[in-house]
Amino acid sequence: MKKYISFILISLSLAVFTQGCYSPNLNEEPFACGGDHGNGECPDGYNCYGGLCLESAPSCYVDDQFFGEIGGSADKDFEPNNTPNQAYTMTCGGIPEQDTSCPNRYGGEFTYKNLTICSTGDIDIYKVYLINGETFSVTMRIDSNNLANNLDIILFKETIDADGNKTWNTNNPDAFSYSTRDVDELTYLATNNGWHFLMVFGADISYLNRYTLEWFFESPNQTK
Ligand SMILES: [Ca+2]
Ligand SMILES: [Ca+2]
Repeated sequence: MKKYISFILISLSLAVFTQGCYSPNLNEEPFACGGDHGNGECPDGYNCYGGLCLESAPSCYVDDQFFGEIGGSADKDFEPNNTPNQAYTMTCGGIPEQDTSCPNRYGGEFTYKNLTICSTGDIDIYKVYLINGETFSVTMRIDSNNLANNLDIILFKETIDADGNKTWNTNNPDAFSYSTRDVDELTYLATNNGWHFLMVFGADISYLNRYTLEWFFESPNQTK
């Protein structure tokens, strides 16, 4: 686990350093795709699969069973999302007073189905803006018939220094779930106003699986 987290951190810093653009000079793979959600961009000869620029599609992309049900708001619409800069804002996870697409932040549970970690090294990062004192609860379910390919989740926040530089403390997440069962759950009580990042990743870099996300918010004055 530690070794893999280190890999993720190296990948994140490379990707952040290059602003999500592919650089052949770095001579290391995989590279994060550029472009927008649902519109990943790669250099000639490469295509975006699971947020990574690859020369050919990973097996899960050509397996109809795996992707057969995906459509609408699903994994391919949220990719590329392999770096915090590319994180997809979850439903009702925007800055509350600016999030006009959110009818009621505290109105119940939100769900994304048909998500996947597809291609070795794919990680999925989503973001939510949390208010100090607010609680954010997440459930991530993987395919119960594929427990050998275990996925896990961590939550970490963004820090912005006086020069406007962003850093993410993935090394020491604010919340995490490393369950080996088919369900991972975490609940986090926000201690500041700011962007927080949910990362889904394989417990081993080679682990590929489909997953779903369910989440809800509780306001600072709500009690359990
Ligand atoms: Ca994915
Ligand atoms: Ca991804």
